[in-house]
Amino acid sequence: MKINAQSIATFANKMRSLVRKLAAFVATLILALMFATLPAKASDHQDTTFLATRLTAADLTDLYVFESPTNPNNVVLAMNFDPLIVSGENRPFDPDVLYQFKIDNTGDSVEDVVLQFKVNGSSHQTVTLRGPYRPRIVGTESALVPATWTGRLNEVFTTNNGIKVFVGCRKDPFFFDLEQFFKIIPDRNYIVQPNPNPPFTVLTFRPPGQAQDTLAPFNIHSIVVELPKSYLGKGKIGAWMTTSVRTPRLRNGNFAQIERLAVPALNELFMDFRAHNNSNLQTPTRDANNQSQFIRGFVNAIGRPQGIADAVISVAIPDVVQADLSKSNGSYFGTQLGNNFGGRRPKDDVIDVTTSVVFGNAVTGITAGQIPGLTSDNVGPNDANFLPNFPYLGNPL
Ligand SMILES: [Ca+2]
Ligand SMILES: [Ca+2]
Ligand SMILES: [Ca+2]
Ligand SMILES: [Ca+2]
Repeated sequence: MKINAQSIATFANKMRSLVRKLAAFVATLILALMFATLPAKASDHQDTTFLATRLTAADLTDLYVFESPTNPNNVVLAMNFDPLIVSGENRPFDPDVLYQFKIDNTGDSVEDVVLQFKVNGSSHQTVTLRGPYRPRIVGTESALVPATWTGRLNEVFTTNNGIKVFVGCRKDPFFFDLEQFFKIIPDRNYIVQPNPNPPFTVLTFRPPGQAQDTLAPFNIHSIVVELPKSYLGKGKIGAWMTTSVRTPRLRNGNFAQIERLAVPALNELFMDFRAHNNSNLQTPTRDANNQSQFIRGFVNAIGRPQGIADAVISVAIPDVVQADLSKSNGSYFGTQLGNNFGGRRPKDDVIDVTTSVVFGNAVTGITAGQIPGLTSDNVGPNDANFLPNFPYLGNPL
């Protein structure tokens, strides 16, 4: 082999490239080990392995819809995503993900109004709000609607049509003893896939004092908007949220939906882990067929009367958070049951509402087959999770 300056340069370049690849591999390995050793954490937090490990920025965790505590003419929408941010971690936003609130105001579970958010750039990031507008196309494919305003991350800004916006880091307001839930239904934990232990070998949440809010030590990324109720409709609305990305499959540059979420605890409790991705890729119009069978199957499997499944389906299918803009003072499922604003407020103990329906006697007249140890996770709202004023979600840790 002839050695000259050029071949030495080529060799040096190859070595540099190898070292770079090795460094990237080691970084990936460290990341993978971190994930593997993290205590198991999820609900719609980490609802598929792809979202949990490959695109956490698109992993939606909670949707809140509530009447503004400071102005009864306004409604607040809050979307949480990119979970399990540790204190001091400065995780950038992903400029490739399109975040949307979708609002149906005609009762057909097809969106009539959308608010779209996209972060710009990878350093000195800003965020652009598009809408609220009627979308040109509906369903799992999305096209951008015209831009309304661009502002800075982690700062409250107000558009010229009076929409207050915050996009940034918050303390995760969701409260749940998820660690114990995973002992009760191991299948819901992505880390133990594809061979989870059988469910219900553990039949109790931890007692008060021992129960832990698994999300308490974590921050999250949030999009919070406050806007006049009239921008969304007049009476009853259904709200859900989606994340989407551009894909070569859509040559027109449109965005394809990869995750969706509305009613909390619905997929996590009733639906097999492997079914989550399919539900993420669908529209609420399909829920009556798809989601209902899981609810019926689950209620049957725990030996409770089908009246429980009927009750859950009647309030939670289609999977949209219902609110009544013509009413005030929301309570969880209050549009369907309480003749009030409904929606979901950050302090609502949605886990206890759900578990008391499924395992307890919250459905009037149905007492057969109760499982008393599962009617509450014994974790309640934590004051540090909330603020009295916009953006209403607590400051990050
Ligand atoms: Ca999710
Ligand atoms: Ca509609
Ligand atoms: Ca989901
Ligand atoms: Ca609770």
